[in-house]
Amino acid sequence: MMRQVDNREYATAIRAVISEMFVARGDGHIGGSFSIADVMAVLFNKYLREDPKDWFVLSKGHAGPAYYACLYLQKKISKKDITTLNANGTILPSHPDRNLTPGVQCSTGSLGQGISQAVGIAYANKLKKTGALVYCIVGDGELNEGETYEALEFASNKKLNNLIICIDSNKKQVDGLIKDVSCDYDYQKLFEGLDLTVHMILGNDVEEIDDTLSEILAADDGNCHVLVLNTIKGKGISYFEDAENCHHVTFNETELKELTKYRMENEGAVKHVLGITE
Ligand SMILES: Cc1ncc(C[n+]2csc(CCOP(=O)(O)OP(=O)(O)O)c2C)c(N)n1
Repeated sequence: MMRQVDNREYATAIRAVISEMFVARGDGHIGGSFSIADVMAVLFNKYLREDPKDWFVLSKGHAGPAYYACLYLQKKISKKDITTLNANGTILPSHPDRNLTPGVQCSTGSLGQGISQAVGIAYANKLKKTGALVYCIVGDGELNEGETYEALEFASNKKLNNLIICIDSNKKQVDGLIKDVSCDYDYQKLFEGLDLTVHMILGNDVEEIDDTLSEILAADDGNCHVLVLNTIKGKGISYFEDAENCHHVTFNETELKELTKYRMENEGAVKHVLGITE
């Protein structure tokens, strides 16, 4: 693990690096990459261990740029790499590929399949008593995939207390609001009904995320835990937060300016996380 810095600064650095990638590329899944920057910051800054080797599974794989930003901040990929997002021959395809990118543990992008891998990995680690934990981030639109419930049922049945599932409840999916496309979920009832332990928290609040994770790990109550992260799609740049749809954007001039401004204003956070002193 890298030296720890302030979680909030880490989240800002993640968004700044994502912005740099998107400016170079000209388009990208900004909404869902920015909404998870805070939970990614807490996980990569503080929780994911090298020994035993914990697992991170980004089930909502279209938010790959958030994952790559963390790998860049951990110095697993280079500055040059982050300017090649989704370009021909890149090691950073728009969705994570474990055969291409150093540090990526699971290939994801086909919604529903990441969480299915995560439960399998958690079960194997539980059987082998490795002590490794598995953290998995799932989209709220991704819950449209029936497969996610099969995975959650398995996690409940096998009491996967080494698996922590984070649902990014940003209330929007690719083509509209969750409540219009599927239904207005009552996550508390839904997941408790599956005998999972549920935590309804502010998902763009690093302190609340950190406190919840540390309580879960300290309690070690033998159950699989689900964090429902109440987040804002595009969180971090008000222009995108306010946009009706910022799922995948081909950036216009104004949007490129917003991203460039965010990147420049937060150069200090990136350098600090990287440990670069002036
Ligand atoms: C099996 C499958 N069907 C469709 C898609 C295309 N797709 C990519 S993102 C997305 C919407 C996902 O919504 P959500 O999980 O809420 O994403 P977020 O808002 O967090 O970015 C869809 C339908 C896919 N990647 N996989």
